[in-house]
Amino acid sequence: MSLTLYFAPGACSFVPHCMLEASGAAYEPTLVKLHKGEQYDAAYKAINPRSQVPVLVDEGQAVTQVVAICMYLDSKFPQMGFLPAAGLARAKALEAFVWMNNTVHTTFMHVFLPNKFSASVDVQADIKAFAVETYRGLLVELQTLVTDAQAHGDAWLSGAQFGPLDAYALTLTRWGSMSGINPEGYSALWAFVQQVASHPPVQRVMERERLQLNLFKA
Ligand SMILES: N[C@@H](CCC(=O)N[C@@H](CS)C(=O)NCC(=O)O)C(=O)O
Repeated sequence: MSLTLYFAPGACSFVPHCMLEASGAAYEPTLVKLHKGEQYDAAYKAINPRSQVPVLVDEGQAVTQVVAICMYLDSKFPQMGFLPAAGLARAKALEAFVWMNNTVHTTFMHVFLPNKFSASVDVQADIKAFAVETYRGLLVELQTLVTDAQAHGDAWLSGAQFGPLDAYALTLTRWGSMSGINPEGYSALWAFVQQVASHPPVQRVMERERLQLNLFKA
């Protein structure tokens, strides 16, 4: 078996995990326990010196970064149509994908790991509180991607086929629920995320990662 995905439950590695599962290819999902600091072990740092998931290893070569991995999987499994093949449709899908990765994901990191942005506990509390409010607005934007796709007659965010944008939308909404944001307040987004969660390969990955979809507590 030549394909290995290093993942952590509920992390951004969920996105390539779902693509691999949907592809039907043989692959080895390899758990990295971030809460136990396994990403800092010498053996893992030899694979990814940045100590993060996801990492995809194919033919002995490690690829990091969600977007790079997913674009690689898109080209490896063209029959899946994970992303539009060309032209403006591809550009618009990548625009949304990169925004999810460099803006929404990064904002959540300020909520989840504020200690990465300041050594001061008081400043960390400010960073977290500010980022939660920013995140609420980003979920509105994410919901607009859903309603725009639906208005266009698309079943999924980048067209007729399931792809990384859909799995990322689920992950980002779930992260919002972890941050104290009720996903039911975003009815179109929440209905869409439930649709994504019921897609069979996504269901299997959620079972493997033992994920609960909505972690919101009032
Ligand atoms: N820019 C990276 C971000 C990856 C990332 O944020 N990974 C998180 C999980 S979602 C991680 O491994 N965190 C471990 C840590 O920071 O200690 C990518 O797109 O892959």
